[in-house]
Amino acid sequence: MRSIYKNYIGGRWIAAASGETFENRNPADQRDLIGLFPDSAAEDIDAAARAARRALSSWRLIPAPKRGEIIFKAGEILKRRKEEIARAMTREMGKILKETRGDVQEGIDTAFYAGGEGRRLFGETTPAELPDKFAMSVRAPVGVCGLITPWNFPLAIPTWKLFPALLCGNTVILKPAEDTPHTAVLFFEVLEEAGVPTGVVNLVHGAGEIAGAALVNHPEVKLISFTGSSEVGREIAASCGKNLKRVALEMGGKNAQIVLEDADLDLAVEGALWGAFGTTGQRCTATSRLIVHRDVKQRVTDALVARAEKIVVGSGLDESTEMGPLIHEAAREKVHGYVKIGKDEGARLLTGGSLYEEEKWINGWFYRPTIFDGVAPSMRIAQEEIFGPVLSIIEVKNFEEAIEVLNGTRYGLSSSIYTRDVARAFRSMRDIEAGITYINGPTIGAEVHLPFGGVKDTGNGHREAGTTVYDIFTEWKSVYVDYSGKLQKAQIDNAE
Ligand code: UN1
Repeated sequence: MRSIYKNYIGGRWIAAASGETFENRNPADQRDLIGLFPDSAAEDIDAAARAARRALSSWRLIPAPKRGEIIFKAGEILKRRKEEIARAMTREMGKILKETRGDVQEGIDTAFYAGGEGRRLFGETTPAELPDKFAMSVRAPVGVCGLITPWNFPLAIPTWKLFPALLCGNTVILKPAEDTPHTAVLFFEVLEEAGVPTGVVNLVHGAGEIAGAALVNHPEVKLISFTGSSEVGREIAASCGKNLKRVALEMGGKNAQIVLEDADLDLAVEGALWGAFGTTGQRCTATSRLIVHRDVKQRVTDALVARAEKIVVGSGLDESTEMGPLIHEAAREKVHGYVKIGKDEGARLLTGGSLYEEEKWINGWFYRPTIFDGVAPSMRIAQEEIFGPVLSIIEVKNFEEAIEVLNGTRYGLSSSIYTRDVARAFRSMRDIEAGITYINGPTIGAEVHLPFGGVKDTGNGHREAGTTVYDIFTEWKSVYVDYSGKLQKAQIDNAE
């Protein structure tokens, strides 16, 4: 029997108005059809926007601690359903169970953090410059928010956006990636069970070019929060710019790990393997460049290659698997294309660089863990986001060159340095151009109570997670209370 899934609009599970659907298949085994999902268009987005607009008037008046309690409850339900959601997620997007459990955990952490924020959501009180006058700033919701999320963290990233948006009193429409609609459905079941009122959260499936674009352009939608490629982010920003719509973007990365000559090399190799091949390299925080001091380069390279060749590749549902498939055929073609580009540019392919031909892997989008050596910083494989299990090793002669190479791309999301020298560690914290820097840790593994995001082409100045996400989802209002009983003129009555 084929499973047919729905949109969630105004508290009801409904098909796309057109009745159209799209298929969702397991990337580790294309024969496995997960289900059919609504291929939505502008009219579905419009219905969701109207439902979200209607719900806004009452939701924004519910006290923030109360909204927080509902979010906290969603966190508890996620905890109860963690294993089931993790399994569905692995089947849907391929990463191994250990990682999909981590993905759900990131959603649980975000729920509990946001729940607590319901009793904070601080503004400021400050002295007024005139007598018998009181001044403060308070936060107000922005309105209906459109959330567009990627497939690589199909639960965590929607929660990063949706829970803070709700906590701040907004109502939302989520348009999840076409590759991970099932996880989004499970998430909305959780929200429904937690008691989120009708119309406060709406889910519309479909293609970015159609449903996503309709969401971005809908006049009732006051804010767009997007995580995905820099190319799409740029287009979204342009559309939002035309309408003066608030837009928060989290986009690409070309993250590097530096290994200095004084580093704990075993630790550095462990970190690089996890950073480069975790999630099959499909994290925006993935390590795709390893910048190594020439004195230790050979040892680091040999250890990495030996370890990479032992990585167990297969279905993420098998507990012994260490790396799953790529998300779809186009992603694998892109990765394979970059391997060819790397070879043509003159980089040395040390391991991987090919598909599997054997029966075990033939039905999925698997690719071998791949390492290039002799990579020059200007090569395309050292500059462009590949989003796959490909690591480029760049040799440098000293710390200064390492920082220069690390900073020499258009992106600036995550970064890492392995060294035992505290002075160089602190210099790198200061000089690396990135939103996230790890000292003696890999480029992946951000925690939800710190700001997440990047500089340069990675973002547009916003940060998700931490306390900073609450600045995305609120408008500031400054309030002055004059209890002097007379007209007091600021900058005039009290001036010399
Ligand atoms: C992403 O790749 O888009 O820091 C998010 C990390 C995860 C989040 C990654 N906590 O790798």
